[in-house]
Amino acid sequence: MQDLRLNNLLCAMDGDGIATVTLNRAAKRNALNAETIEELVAVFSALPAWGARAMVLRAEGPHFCAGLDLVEHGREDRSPAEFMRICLRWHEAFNKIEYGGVPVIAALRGAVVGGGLELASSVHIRVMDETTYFGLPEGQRGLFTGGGATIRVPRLIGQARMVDMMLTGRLYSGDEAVQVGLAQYRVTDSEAMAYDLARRVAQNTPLSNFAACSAISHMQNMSGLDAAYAEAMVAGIVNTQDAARGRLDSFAQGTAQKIKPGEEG
Ligand code: 1HE
Repeated sequence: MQDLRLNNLLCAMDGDGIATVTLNRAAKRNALNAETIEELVAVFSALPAWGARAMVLRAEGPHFCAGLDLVEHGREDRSPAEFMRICLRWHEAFNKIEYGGVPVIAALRGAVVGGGLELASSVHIRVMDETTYFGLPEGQRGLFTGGGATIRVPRLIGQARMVDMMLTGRLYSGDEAVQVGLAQYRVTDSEAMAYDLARRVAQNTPLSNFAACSAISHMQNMSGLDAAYAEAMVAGIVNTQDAARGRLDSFAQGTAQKIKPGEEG
């Protein structure tokens, strides 16, 4: 972790393998400039290899992320080819998160807009608070999404809602945001909940988590027939792992915790 020089992110890991990645550009509402994207690529490439069992993605300041750094973008006066290369780096960063195999839980607050929603939609669990709102203001800015929203956002909320958000600037917040699928949890303290969830998922075997946080995404990209085959292969590996043996034995002996509604975790 010491090897990474980070100007826009903070990165830490506790003794239980719970990593924290913090967007640390609050003065600019955590807008994503090119340097931050490179730092996200570096951090989310390194953390799985350093043994993180779960990660919390949080932000300094009242807003999670204001999306593309519009000031940098205007100043740089990029050519189409240059901005296409920028977008490919966004995809690299967000694919590292979605396909990296380590559960990433985002603690959201305030604005989760434009590229901020693209970032949030690449994590595995989104926790929002009362201040959180989601939007795709690209249409109003004369822009288009370039960080994977066209793939990930329709998966969460459906194409019609995404098109509406882009055309009209519609924002989602409160219960409605959970109901449409932008967040899985809405609580008063999104950070506390994100850490609770991280500690809970870290108790699963790393291989089960790896499969849940990479295989499902890959399978969404496959035909049904190929996905079923890939699922059987992944289950062949995960469901025969040594690390599951003790859990199976304790279930057979009647000592394993039973599943009880209302007492999950
Ligand atoms: C920024 C950015 C930014 C704030 N790029 N600098 N994203 C947007 O269209 C959202 C643009 N931002 C906003 O609408 C508002 O800033 C917020 C609602 C997020 C927050 O409002 P507020 O009142 O708390 O902050 P502020 O006063 O607007 O901004 C504080 C500073 O952050 C200010 O800089 P300062 O030097 O004047 O203090 C702002 O310029 C700066 N700031 N947002 C750069 N986005 C791969 S394609 C993705 C395409 C997109 O993401 S489009 C969506 C862009």
